Amino acid sequence: MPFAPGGDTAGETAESTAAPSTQPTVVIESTEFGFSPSTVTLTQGEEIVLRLVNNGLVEHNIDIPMLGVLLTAAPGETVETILVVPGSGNGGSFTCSLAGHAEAGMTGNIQIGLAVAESPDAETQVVAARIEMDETTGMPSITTAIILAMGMFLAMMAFVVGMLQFMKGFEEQL
Ligand SMILES: [Cu+2]
Repeated sequence: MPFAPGGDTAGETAESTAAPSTQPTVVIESTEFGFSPSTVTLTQGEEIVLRLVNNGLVEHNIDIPMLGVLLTAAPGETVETILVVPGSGNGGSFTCSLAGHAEAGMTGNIQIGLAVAESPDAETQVVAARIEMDETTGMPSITTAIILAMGMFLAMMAFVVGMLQFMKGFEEQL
């Protein structure tokens, strides 16, 4: 099936396998009149599924201006959308924008934290800095020193061998 030559089939396969998705799902429940949880923590740059479960008896929505998201759910309905959390900033608030609902308690906060994936970047930067330092300070002189040391070692070996052979010849003459 994955190797089917038809472009359509391949497309459908990709879509159907992508749908169950590996994105983290953030579920927010709405009732009269509040959100649960009312504080949501997201990660910078992460792609997530945002799901609104309306367990209320009237229509509610979740309006997140910061993310450009407005999800509306009828009573008992669940709606969701995929969004990418901004790569900067540290959060904002959300409400149910229906008349009077925010005032009645339908507000919440979004906190945006740094991605854990920041650490490999930091490591790369440290390694890059280390290489840079070696290039500017140590590297060329270390290479030169090694070449010089090897040259001196070979010269000494040649000298010692030469001396031994000379002494051997001298002994034989006696
Ligand atoms: Cu509402």
